[in-house]
Amino acid sequence: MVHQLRLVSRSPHLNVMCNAAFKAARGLVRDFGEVEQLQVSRKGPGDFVSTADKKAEDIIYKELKKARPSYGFLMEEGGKIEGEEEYTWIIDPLDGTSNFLHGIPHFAISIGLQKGSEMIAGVIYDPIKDELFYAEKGGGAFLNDRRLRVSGRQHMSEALFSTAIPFAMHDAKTRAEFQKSMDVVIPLVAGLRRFGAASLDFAYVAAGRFDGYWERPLQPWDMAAGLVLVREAGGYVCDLQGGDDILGTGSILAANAFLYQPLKDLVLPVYKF
Ligand code: 2AM
Ligand code: CA
Repeated sequence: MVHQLRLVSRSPHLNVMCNAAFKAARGLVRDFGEVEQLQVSRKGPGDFVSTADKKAEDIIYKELKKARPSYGFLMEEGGKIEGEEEYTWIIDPLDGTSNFLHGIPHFAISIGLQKGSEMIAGVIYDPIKDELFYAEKGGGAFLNDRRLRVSGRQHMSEALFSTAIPFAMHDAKTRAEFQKSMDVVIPLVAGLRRFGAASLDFAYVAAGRFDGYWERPLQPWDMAAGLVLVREAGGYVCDLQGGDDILGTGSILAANAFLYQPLKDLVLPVYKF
């Protein structure tokens, strides 16, 4: 974990967030090793994974609480805890739970910092690939010690996009919207991916790996950190109504400057709120 040393010159907020993510990551990596063994057991790794998830959240909560006792929290497992200040940590301790459960090494810890209603900092750590994505409003976006920029692709025909496939908890309307979005996008683009960890989809747009991304429905902790990353890497974002209530609507469309409008034109008409 070399990044810890390099991060010394980052802002106090980013340092606190990165340290919390690194600390929780150690347990997650150990538990991921166990999960790979448990695949063959009859009961499967289900309960083990939810314990791993809660342990990671507990570590992050304690670290952040110690560093900033007056800030509030919004956590996937623990829910909302009001703070005494206008700052709120928004935390997903294990994004990509399905991947983790199946022994697929594509998951992340996501920590965002909100001031009032605005996201001001984000850290997304993929502990298996040892990729630390972080950004702070006005300070740029980084992967480890490298500055990030969204891709420069200009044509839909060359573009690789990410989205999600609905799963059992989703209703017929969500499934229909998904199918319709496939119909309109697939004929025009180079490819589509569904990797299953929303925070990393944002990070990959910021890193220029994906040219764009859209998804609905999502929770605030899936998106909070990623929003700062995409914006600071020069990307554009809106909700799937075309507005800026991304956290409120639980929907996102993100892309580079060239493909933002073409992707909006294709995808937005599909989604009915
Ligand atoms: P989670 O792992 O934190 O629950 C992407 O579609 C998002 O949906 C993921 O970031 C993931 O967040 C969530 N999700 C929940 N259940 C899922 C499933 N069965 N398959 C894929 N994603 C799932
Ligand atoms: Ca998540």
